[in-house]
Amino acid sequence: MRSRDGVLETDLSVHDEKLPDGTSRYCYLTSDGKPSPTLRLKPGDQLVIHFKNDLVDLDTATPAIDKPLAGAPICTTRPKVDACASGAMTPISTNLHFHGLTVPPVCHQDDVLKTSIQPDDPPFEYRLRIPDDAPPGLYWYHPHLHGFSKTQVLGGASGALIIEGIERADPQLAGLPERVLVIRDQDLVNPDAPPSKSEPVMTKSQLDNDGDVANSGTGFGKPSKDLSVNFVPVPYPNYLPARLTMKPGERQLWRVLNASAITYLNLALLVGRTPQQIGIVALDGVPLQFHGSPSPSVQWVNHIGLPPGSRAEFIVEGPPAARRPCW
Ligand SMILES: [Cu+2]
Repeated sequence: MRSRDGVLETDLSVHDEKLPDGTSRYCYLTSDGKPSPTLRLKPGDQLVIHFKNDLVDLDTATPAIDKPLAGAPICTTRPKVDACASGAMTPISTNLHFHGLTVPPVCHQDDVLKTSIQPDDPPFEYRLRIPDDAPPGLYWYHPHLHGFSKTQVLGGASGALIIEGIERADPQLAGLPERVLVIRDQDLVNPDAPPSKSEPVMTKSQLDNDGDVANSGTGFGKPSKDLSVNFVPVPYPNYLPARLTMKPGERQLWRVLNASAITYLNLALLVGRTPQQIGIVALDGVPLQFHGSPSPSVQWVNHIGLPPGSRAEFIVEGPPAARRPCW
């Protein structure tokens, strides 16, 4: 979704459901049913989101709106609490955080300490102005409700936000075909698959309670989370790839967001098994060459480490055309 005449205004709701395998999914939807829209704005633009919390309590699976408060007489409605002040931490509360933007941490903008929106609240208005000097690049939005951020982000609640104008940092980027790749983590699709020798093995003492270290939940040859690319899961143990197509030798600008809750990524572009050169132009929403920094505008590397929340924008070149097969 792009801003027009300096404004990007949209409805956005958040939903959750429990899948038959017991895992939970969360997603953002626009009013016409599009999931997790990429929001594209220019410096100085207004972003207005009419945000509706449509979460249900997945443990009881009854709409939370029908549940009276514990101890309250039946048929009374839940007392209204101020979404700007309550700070309520419940599984059906949520809010929005705009990761990387330098916008004020106040209610209706980027406050996440007190702002807590409930399912029976009317649409909550987020209204913020992108600073004139915002670096052009990739940002993102996700829930930041303390105590439940991880559950909601792991379930898929996240989306990309792009500040336009990266070609101002490097004119060779102008007009390059663009890909926005959002990598999310999720509970294992095949939790009962046997451990594999190709997965890292960690000793138990190197693991924390979440299995975050090396993404090795068991410590014994099995990842703790699967990954998805733009919601296409690429699950352990077979890793059936998500597919993109591009022309031989074509240059593209890839904008990759690590929207995972706990997974560290080591990104490489392999042709066969050989890492290719990729040209980093921006990290965490900031071009390498910006406001007179001494860095070159492109740094060619063969892999990029990307912690949770981080973004990398880089130039890739499609592999050469395969030789015509003979038959
Ligand atoms: Cu964040």
